[in-house]
Amino acid sequence: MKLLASLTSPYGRKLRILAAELGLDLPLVETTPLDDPAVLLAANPLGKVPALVLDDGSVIVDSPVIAAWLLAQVPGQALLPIAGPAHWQALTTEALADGILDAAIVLRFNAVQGVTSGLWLDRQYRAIDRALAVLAGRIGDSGFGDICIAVACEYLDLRFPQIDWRGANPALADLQAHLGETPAFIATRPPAGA
Ligand SMILES: N[C@@H](CCC(=O)N[C@@H](CS)C(=O)NCC(=O)O)C(=O)O
Repeated sequence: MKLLASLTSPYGRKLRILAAELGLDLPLVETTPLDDPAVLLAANPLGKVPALVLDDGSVIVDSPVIAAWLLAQVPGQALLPIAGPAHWQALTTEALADGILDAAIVLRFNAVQGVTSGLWLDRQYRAIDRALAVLAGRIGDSGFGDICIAVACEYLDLRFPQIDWRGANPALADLQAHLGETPAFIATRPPAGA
């Protein structure tokens, strides 16, 4: 299998960290979605990364679906409760962290076009702030959830260093300080200047 993703994609990074923690080999094919490479469009008509191409040529898209597939490859994994309320709450943590990324990407693509203010953008900032506060209360609920949270926080550092999520949520700062030093986080951190 191989993962189509860019080095900066936080959704891709979530999966690369998850795979490492699960002990799975997940080769990365560096793919820049905005270039619309043929390999990506063939894999995902939405033109988005990440996309997982399996050995039989079939494709799985959307990072929560890919994460579920990776987790299913390792029976007995301890990163996500397999059933019950804790399972659904861990997936909700993933959805909230992904929602922060979705909001940040709206802000990022608008900023690239020179649009840095407006009703819709203000709404994204407020969503990010609210979701961060909720996620601070979910730390420790699951290993996978913690990965998702820390990846989202580090993406804010990469693209929006002016957002003081550490000051507003010291528990998130502690989580990032801890997970950020683990080999999988270090190995997948976007290169400087990316
Ligand atoms: N819900 C998707 C979001 C993926 C996504 O938005 N990826 C961005 C890059 S980080 C992308 O490929 N954007 C290109 C585009 O929207 O055309 C997931 O979780 O995989």
